[in-house]
Amino acid sequence: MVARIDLHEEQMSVLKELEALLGAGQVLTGEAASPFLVDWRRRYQGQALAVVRPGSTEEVAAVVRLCNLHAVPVVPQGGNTGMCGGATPDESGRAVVLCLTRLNKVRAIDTDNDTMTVEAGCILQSLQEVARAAGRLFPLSLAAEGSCTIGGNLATNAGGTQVLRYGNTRELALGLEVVTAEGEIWHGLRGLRKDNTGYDLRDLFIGSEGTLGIITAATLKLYPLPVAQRTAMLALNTMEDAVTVLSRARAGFGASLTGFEVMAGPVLQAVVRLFPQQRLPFEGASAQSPWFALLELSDSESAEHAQERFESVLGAAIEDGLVTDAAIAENIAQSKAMWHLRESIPLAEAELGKSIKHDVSIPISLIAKFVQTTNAALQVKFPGIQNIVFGHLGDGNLHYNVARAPHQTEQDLLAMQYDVYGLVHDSVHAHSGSISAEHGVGQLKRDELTRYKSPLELKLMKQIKDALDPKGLMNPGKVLQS
Ligand code: FAD
Ligand code: 2HG
Ligand code: ZN
Repeated sequence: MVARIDLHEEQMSVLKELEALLGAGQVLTGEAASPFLVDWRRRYQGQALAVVRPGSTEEVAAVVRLCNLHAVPVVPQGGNTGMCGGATPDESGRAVVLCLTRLNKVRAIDTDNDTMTVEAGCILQSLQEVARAAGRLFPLSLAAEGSCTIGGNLATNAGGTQVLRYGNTRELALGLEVVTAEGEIWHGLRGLRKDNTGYDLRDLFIGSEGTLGIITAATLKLYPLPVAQRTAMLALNTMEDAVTVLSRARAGFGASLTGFEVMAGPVLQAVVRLFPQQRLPFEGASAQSPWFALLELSDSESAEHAQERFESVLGAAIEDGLVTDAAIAENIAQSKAMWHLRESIPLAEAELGKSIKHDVSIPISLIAKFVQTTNAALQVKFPGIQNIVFGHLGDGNLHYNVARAPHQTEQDLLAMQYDVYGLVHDSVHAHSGSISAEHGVGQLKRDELTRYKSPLELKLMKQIKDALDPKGLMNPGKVLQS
């Protein structure tokens, strides 16, 4: 009993010290804190001592030092769009949620070096716009770009729809500024393309989901804007055909192939049913196609050059019966409408109720077999269960999601989620894949990870965690068990 009162008193004093550091308006509790305590998918509801909103790297460091002193766990949060519950605290109410969104300055743009240095709380879409205004492309692109932050993108090593050409967020980062678990500031904002000076700390923090330290700023790569783009939606009969078209598009377009997404027919058909203001660019039988692909070419020469290459690859694919119908966007509005259809899938899925998500990667050569065998095995074990399959085929990354059978409730589905994970992830493993391609691990896949990583990998990961966060206060219980 005495211990509980002591704890409470210490918590009260931490709250007062946080208010003294940041000002009372930046230390949220009660109702004001509640939107920060639930994840985007509404799968996790946490509690926290407070949500704090520092306005500078120095303030982030001061908060972390204070938390370190009082052994208070720190849960970093950006736009809170993560898919794995990584930014949601546990239910103990001991943690401080450290929200980075006030760190939102673009510190520098260097068009000679083709870099920009930005703070972690910048919204991804605003960075794309800043780059474009400077005549450059910042290619990271995902449906949450209107609310996710670059700090969250780096912390999860986010992927998205342009990875095929430009790589994951890791490939777009040259330097980082990080507040360590002990509240020191690592000034690693280098804009160098080459730097072999020992262990790569930058790459340790990227993808660590806030478990090793807090990213406060980054120096990012910029690219030339494409001169012309062509976008097409293709109707296909099978996933095998989609893989063959992808392979031809790679060969025909080379580095100009910037996007290749795949979507099961019923998934896109659900999007237009739920959001009637959107339309498929097909009529009749083509609109009922079992599969669709979205293809984008970005050309650095001219619109004519783009058109020529596009027509030659697509024309041959249609002639050979790989593509049953093709809609080519005639202008930017049509291209945007095609991307909007694709990017509306997670929202449509959320409208349909809670689902079981599997963000997996498989060698592209095995993807069709994976889908076929896993669909069949799921139906045997969970009759009537529905597949929601779509994803970044060009990266071998499928969102192999599963929704309830018509006779089931949401609760029925969630009750069997670990059995479903087991079946799907075992199949992923058997097909030499990964159980997390781009969303990370968070709390959702933490225990699943132990089934597929080797004991040595897990031991080395734990040693890194212990070395950088000796008190275990950085986002505890995420990625690894605390
Ligand atoms: P948050 O959700 O706030 O945090 C995510 C993780 O990063 C947490 O573990 C958090 O603790 C940590 N973190 C956040 N900021 C920092 C920081 N500054 N320093 C250290 N740790 C930090 N993801 C993809 O990869 N590809 C997609 O195509 C994609 N599409 C999406 C579409 C929709 C509609 C939605 C809702 C999500 C999508 N996501 C996608 C997932 C999500 O948007 C990304 O994971 C994104 O990178 C998270 O950014 P955030 O700022 O919202 O991070
Ligand atoms: C996407 O590609 C995102 O749209 C979200 O990664 C995937 O909702 C999902 O499962
Ligand atoms: Zn995705």
